[in-house]
Amino acid sequence: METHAAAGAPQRPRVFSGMQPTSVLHLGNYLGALKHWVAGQHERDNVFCVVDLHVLTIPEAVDPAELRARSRSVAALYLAAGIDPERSTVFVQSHVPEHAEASWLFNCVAPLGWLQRMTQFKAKTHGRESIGSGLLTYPALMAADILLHDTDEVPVGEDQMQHVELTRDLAVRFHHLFGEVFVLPRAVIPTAGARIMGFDDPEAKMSKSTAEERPGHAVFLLDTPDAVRKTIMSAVTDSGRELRFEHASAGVRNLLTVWQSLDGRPMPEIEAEIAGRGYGDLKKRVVEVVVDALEPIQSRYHALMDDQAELDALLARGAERARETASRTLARMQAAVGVGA
Ligand code: ATP
Ligand code: LTN
Repeated sequence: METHAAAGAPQRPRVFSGMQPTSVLHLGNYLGALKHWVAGQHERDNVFCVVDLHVLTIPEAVDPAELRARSRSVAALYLAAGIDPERSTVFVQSHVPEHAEASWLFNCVAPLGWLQRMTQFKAKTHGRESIGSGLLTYPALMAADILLHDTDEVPVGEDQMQHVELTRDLAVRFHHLFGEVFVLPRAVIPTAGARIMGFDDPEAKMSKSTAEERPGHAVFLLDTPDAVRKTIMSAVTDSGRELRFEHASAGVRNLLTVWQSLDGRPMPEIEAEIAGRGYGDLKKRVVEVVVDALEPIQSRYHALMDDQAELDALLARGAERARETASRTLARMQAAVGVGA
């Protein structure tokens, strides 16, 4: 089965992506993924998931009541950022039990070595004394997410490329063992904003987990203008004055990338606007651009969160729609391996 279109479905490519409700989303999540989901949703058939089961791979990370609240809040942020629930299916992963069930089948075909090679697994286990096995088998659940929905394209930041490639490899391995079942997906990585770095450490990717431990690391989508100003004005740069992207240090490049990704103009125009000025001016300009971009997202977010019943109804409709495709694919998987009623 080559593509979703070849599977007899509408001609538009099917898109699937997701984010973990580990905390409020940050600018990296927005510029590396969410903004591109919004921009591409009109020409595609979209499924966007809040992957709450993935959060449990680090069980001590989130309090249960908080996890439930964060799942809703991340779904509201998808919508506030511009995901249109009429065009896109938005749902919470655990509301569609086929995902967990299919992930077991992928666990059984995934060679241990493939899972142990994942950079995210190595990074997240580094220095930890006790590791749950869910952290290792995380990509089998991600493969279930993607493959259950006959996905053609997976728009993600650069850090998730390896997981999407593994998903494809698992699909091919499943096909060798049991016959053709899946559409083969590919990662779609943005040309700008694919890797936003921490404002306090431009050598490390901006990450929700790091942000929890280090104020000044990230700007969150729900930050007040004052909080945005504080983080960006204290961003690590260098002691020079180089503002041309190609020649700038990592911290300055990161600030220019944030500006350019939110602004949309080509980098030379951004460079021309800031030419002859210093890093302080660059930071002030980036603060303005970020605050302006966040303001409409925040006001839509608060309106959505004020009507929890409507948000829950929308997520219930999303789960129902997602379940239709997921259960069909799971039935094909079960028939292929010889389980199920
Ligand atoms: P965690 O630290 O909890 O692993 P995270 O901040 O890495 O979280 P995820 O939920 O893992 O966020 O990622 C959601 C999406 O955001 C993915 O598509 C991922 O590639 C993208 N993304 C995450 N961090 C960045 C970043 N710094 N720059 C660009 N894209 C990013
Ligand atoms: N591992 C991803 C989150 C994720 C995902 C997915 C992304 C889980 N399932 C399916 C795209 C498609 C991450 O961003 N850390």
